[in-house]
Amino acid sequence: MLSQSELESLRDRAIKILRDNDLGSATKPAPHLYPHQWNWDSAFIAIGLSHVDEKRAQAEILSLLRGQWSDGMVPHIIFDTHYVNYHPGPAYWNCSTSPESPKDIQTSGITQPPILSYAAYQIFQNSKDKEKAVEFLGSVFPNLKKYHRFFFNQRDPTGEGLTYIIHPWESGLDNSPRWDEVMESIKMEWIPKYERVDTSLLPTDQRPTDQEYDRYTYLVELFQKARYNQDVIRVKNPFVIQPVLFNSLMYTSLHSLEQIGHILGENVLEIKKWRLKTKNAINTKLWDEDREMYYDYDLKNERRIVKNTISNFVSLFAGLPSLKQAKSIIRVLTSPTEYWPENGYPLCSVSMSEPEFNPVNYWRGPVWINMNWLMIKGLENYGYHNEAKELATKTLELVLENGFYEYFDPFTGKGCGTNHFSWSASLTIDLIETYRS
Ligand code: 2M8
Repeated sequence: MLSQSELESLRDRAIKILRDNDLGSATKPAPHLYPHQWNWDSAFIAIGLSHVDEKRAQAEILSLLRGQWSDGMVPHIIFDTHYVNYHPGPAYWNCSTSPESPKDIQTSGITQPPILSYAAYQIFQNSKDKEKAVEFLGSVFPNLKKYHRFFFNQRDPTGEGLTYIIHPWESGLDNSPRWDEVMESIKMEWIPKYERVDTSLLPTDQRPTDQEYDRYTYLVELFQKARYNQDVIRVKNPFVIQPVLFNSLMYTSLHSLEQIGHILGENVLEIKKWRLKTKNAINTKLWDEDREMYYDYDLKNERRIVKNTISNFVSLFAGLPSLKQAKSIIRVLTSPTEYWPENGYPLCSVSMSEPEFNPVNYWRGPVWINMNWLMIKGLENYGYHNEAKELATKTLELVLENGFYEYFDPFTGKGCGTNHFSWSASLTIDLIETYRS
């Protein structure tokens, strides 16, 4: 159990990290490794900021929406042109080849898990100045609705209620073992020429391999050649996947957008229709009755991706499983041989039972604060208050003892990846506020 003074000093340290990483109206995820604004990072960051500086939290979302494309897509990176040390940078993406890209702002050409509308609603809920917060909601509602419409129009061609992603970077969990088979099957028609920056900053065993990077970059080049036209990409791209995590966050965000609509007196029928369709599709197509687990679906190869990873459990955050389904998947989540190591730190990002599990390699096993945070909320949703509180306590201890790292070895707690990582700081603030007694 952490003392009150330990919590206070942890909160102060977290606030300082967000200040240090502040670019003005956006926050970079980390000082050197990630020098621009990222989509879902900013949503997590805004949630933490909403407890300490409402205006700044709102600015974080507004800044991201500046980069919205005319088809509604909110890109995964908004580039800060002062920094050039990131691959692939704006010239590599060359998004000006698309008629939909913004002309005055440089962005990437793909998106990220849609937790933005949820974050906007959290900003309102945590606000003290409700009048200003409603004004903020009014200014973002049309953009958020347009963002969701993009998914239904462009990423769900048969109208089944599930969005597909086109790149591992869109998943947020870049080198998750869920992508291995599809990524390895990609026959590159050319070998992209580029230089990695990440491995000059971090140990290579903590980052994706060169083979994976070749394919990440190859896909970017493929999209660029297609001028970011979604119809062309759908045909040419071997990576077309409907993930549980992405669609679960979509569901939650649609729910938030509906609440925002109610506050503003808007008609929310269309949003509600999207939301219910998403719920139904996740609970049918992505639920595997025999294995009692949610799994992603590979549209190109028409098969479930049966891999045991933390992302399968984000359905709990969205409140999608029935009580019976939740009970069986929470048993797996809390198992000491899968995600919750007995003498270590929960939660592993890949089950320890999977052959690919690696305690220090990026999205292939380490503990991530945003995943723990999603699971804490998910456990709370189903009445598992003790487990949620224990997970929250262990998460805060992990950060207190090891620092605000990007990810952590679940056995030793040692910090991996970059230090001074923004969402580790912002979600620490949110956890402290939530469990403040
Ligand atoms: C990581 O992804 C970026 C590419 O988008 C990278 O490796 O360069 C992921 O962890 C992603 O989820 C995160 O948003 C981003 C910035 O923190 O870093």
